[in-house]
Amino acid sequence: RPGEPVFTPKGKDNVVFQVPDKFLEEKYQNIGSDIQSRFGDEADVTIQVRDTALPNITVPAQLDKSDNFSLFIPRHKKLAAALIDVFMKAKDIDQLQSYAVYARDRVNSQLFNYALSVVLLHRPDTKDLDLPIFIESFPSKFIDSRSFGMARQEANVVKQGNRRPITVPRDYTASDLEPEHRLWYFREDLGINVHHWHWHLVYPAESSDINIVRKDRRGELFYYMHQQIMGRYNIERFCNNLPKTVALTSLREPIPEGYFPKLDSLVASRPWPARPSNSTLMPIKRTLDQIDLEISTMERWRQRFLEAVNENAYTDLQGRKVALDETTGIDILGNILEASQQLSPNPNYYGDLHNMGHTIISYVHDPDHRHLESFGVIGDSATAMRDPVFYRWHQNIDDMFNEYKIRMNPYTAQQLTYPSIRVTAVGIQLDNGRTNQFHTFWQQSDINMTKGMDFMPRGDVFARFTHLQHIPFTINVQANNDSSAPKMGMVRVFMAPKVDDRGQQMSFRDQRRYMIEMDKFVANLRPGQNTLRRRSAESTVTIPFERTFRNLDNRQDSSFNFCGCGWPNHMLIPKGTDQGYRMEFFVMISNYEEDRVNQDLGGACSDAASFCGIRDRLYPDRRPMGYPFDRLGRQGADTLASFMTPNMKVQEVTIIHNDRVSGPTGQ
Ligand code: CUO
Repeated sequence: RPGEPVFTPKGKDNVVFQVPDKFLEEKYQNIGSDIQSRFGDEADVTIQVRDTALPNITVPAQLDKSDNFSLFIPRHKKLAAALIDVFMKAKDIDQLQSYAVYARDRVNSQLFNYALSVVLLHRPDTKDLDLPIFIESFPSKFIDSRSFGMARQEANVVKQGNRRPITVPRDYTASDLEPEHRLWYFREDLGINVHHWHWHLVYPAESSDINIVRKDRRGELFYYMHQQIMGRYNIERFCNNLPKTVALTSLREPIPEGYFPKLDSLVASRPWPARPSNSTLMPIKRTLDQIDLEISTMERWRQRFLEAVNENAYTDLQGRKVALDETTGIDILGNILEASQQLSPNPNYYGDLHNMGHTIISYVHDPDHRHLESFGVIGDSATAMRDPVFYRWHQNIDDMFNEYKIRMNPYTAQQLTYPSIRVTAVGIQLDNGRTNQFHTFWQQSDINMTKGMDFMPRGDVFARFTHLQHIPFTINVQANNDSSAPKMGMVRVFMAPKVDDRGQQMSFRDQRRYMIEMDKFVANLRPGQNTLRRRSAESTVTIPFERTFRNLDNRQDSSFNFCGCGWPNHMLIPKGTDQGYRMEFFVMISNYEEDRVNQDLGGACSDAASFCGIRDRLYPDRRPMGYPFDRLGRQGADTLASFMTPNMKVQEVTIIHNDRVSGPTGQ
């Protein structure tokens, strides 16, 4: 019920569903009362499941229980869509519960979890419920297999109350011989991976209910959110003395970056497959997944996308050219390239390039299934961002979108200006007293893994992660309103590296691709001088630290559904360097009357609206995502300085990293 936890009150882990015998798996039906009394004795909570006509779940049950599940594989998407359909059609919450209990033991557990999560997010009568917490359901997707084994042992040997957290080692996937390993803290960050899984849950590419797929500007947000990931990742690379990501454009060259995830796949009790260095992509022929894909097919899809970009028009189902316009063009291209087969205007012609890229890379170790191996981590949205090749593939995707963006007319000075509004100063105030610096360090935080570990005896077991963190700060903006009337402004905050790898001021052309969004908020500007203050914890790209860590164990936070989507606040600031990494901190105030979207946001979670949108609402900004850096600079502006109009201001800042490790939250 809304306002109540979906599963159990804290500390009450044992839930027993009392079900009619016909709900049990066939092999258990004649010992139904046995089972129920045995588990019933241990129950903290007993839930009577309503007897109901059984739904037909033969289609979703086609995925073997021991198989891994991937949203990037078309067959899996279809099987999940079938289960979503069953759940969406339940008449009320009680019937949904009956259907879910019935399906739980009969379908693949990952498919089940995905379908139920999508349904809980989208049914009007379940929207206010918490989602099952994903890390707790599938901790093995986030925690290395050795720590996982240690947690199991701790739970078996040590009494509840005396158990110590299992410290997940900070760099277990490779040694310093592998330069890419310097980025472990970004790629293997728990909050980043959960965000990515959550984003794809909120924006499914396919569903039998088209309303679940068709969301305001979802194709554009696919482009923008992943573009921002690439901007952030590239900056982390620069901080670690690595060059920018090389796009995986040619699918026929060996991939130097290998990745050995050291995670166990929970369902099959098998390790996730690894990819050795210098693997070369092969056509995939996997009858089981119903995939038969040539590399030349992917190349053709790419050519057709670029053709649409070049002609500023796509080819529709009848073969006609349809012009892309300034407002919706990027959204259509996003749906074509991702691809959403239901929203792409011509799915056969443009294919499924981005998704099949994930798939073909994920099967590089066993393209024809001769070794009966499942896909690698890039095939699962919960684990994909761990692998260096994820970024090479998404750099390629982003470069393709960029080909469209650089062909658009640059903004004119007049379009960028907000008459009578001037930004006169911008400053960063750190909570430790420093100004115009950011400070980063390491922090340890604990996560309760109990729910996902199906072992006895029960009770809490914690995993302790080390992750990047920064000192909280306040952004101070001085703005003048030279008119005599109050004005509303949209304050747009970005940050980008100042110099290129030769130490020269970065060109605007390069820098705009690394402009990472830090925040965006509305401000009231009185005539005369105004001081605006904004806390780092309020950022509209992030969700609070508590939602990534502490409250995962605490069901008081009822906002963990749409609100679970969002960049983790502890990764808001790039790592920086010991000596200080130089960045340009940019603030623009645009005319809110032109930017505003009229809608009621009451009750809606909008914590991370820049990356995730707002549920059941329009994207809360009328400008193109990434504005004003989504296009090339205005005519003649080849540096940020020459791009500036009076309603913008840049402040040079540095990011200083301190290698200290601070203790677990609250300890
Ligand atoms: Cu999020 Cu490729 O889209 O992973």
